[in-house]
Amino acid sequence: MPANLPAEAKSKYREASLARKPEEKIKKLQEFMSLFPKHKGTENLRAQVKRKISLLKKEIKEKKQKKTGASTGPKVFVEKEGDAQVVILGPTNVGRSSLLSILTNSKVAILNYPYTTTVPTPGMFNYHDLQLQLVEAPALMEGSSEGGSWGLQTLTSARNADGLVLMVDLSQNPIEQLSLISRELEKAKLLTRKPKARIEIEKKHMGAKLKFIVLGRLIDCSVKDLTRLLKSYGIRDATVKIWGEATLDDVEEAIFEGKVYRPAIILANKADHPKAAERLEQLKKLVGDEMKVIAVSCTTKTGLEELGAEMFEMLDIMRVYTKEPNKKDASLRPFTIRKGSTVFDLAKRIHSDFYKQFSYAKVWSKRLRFSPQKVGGAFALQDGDTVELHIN
Ligand SMILES: Nc1nc2c(ncn2[C@@H]2O[C@H](COP(=O)(O)OP(=O)(O)OP(=O)(O)O)[C@@H](O)[C@H]2O)c(=O)[nH]1
Ligand SMILES: [Mg+2]
Repeated sequence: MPANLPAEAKSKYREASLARKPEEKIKKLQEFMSLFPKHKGTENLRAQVKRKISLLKKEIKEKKQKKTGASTGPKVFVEKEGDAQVVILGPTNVGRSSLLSILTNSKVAILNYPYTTTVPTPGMFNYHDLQLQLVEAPALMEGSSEGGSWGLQTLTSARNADGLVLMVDLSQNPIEQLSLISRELEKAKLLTRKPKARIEIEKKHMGAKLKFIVLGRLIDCSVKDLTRLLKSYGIRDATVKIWGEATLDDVEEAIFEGKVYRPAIILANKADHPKAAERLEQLKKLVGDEMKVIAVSCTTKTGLEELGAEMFEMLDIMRVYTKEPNKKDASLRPFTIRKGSTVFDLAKRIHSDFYKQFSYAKVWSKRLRFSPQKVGGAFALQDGDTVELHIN
């Protein structure tokens, strides 16, 4: 991308996004695909449209089954539970189920033959006061991003997660496995590297017109160019929010609801294999400082102690405990909020009234010279802080 689409294709896409019935949407999307050439520049878009079509087909099938009372079959992804959801992603047999069964209460089948796990399977992993929901996604393979076999379940699960564990196997060639994972993630528009720009396009009711909120910077384009681009796709009423540095191409990608960023770590399993050390070194060299690589063995149970801390670090979240004004002790279960959040963010998270009627807060923290300290809403919180909110 950008695909440099012909006007005809753009208007077909507009028709597809306006279509209400899934059957009609599928037809329009198929027509849309036939209206742009097949080449490298459109490869990702093609994969993405195919994924959309698979999802729509599944939707139709589920509706039909509901009508006839038949079982709706396995879910595409696991509903979130706990504080954050981490999906374990990797090719078959790398030991995803083994990891899930060690870290959680989940009873999964572990077998020495491929493709044992065929539905996204969850388990709860307790890390300090946090509950991390781990989900084993069915094995990733060549073509998963186009929705084949259970590719749809696998990549939709990854898309829906808060973070990813990319699992490879040191008894095989971990570099080949990682490049398979990267290729499929890229085609499914899942980024594991923080993008420079984040763009949200929220479609609004007719007559609302286009509104732009640029919190970052536009590169080589103006709001006028953006307006022209959006209108060429038939988007006339929407709020467009831009963080970071965005180009016109980035905005065009966002029109296709494309890219999402999910933080990830690499887990190299089967460190007990005789060739593991050598292969691990090669893998680490290739990855460099782009991502954390952790070596473990689910068989000998080595290297697993650090996993909780590494996942927590990856998720970029912090634990904040709350206390009621007249009580002695803080809550046992913390709130999990994004790193860098303020007292206001916490207040909003608890209840909008806390935010609207906020007066001040008291914060207990190891990093403060005196605790508690009376602070305002803009006070930046840190992991482990205890907060007492006071309202007017
Ligand atoms: N040597 C060694 N074998 C392991 C390790 N972890 C898992 N295995 C073996 O690898 C095989 C596959 O393990 P699973 O946990 O079922 O792998 P999976 O990734 O869930 O595989 P599928 O769901 O079938 O795609 C089993 O025979 C495990 O006993 C390890 O650390 N070392
Ligand atoms: Mg499995």
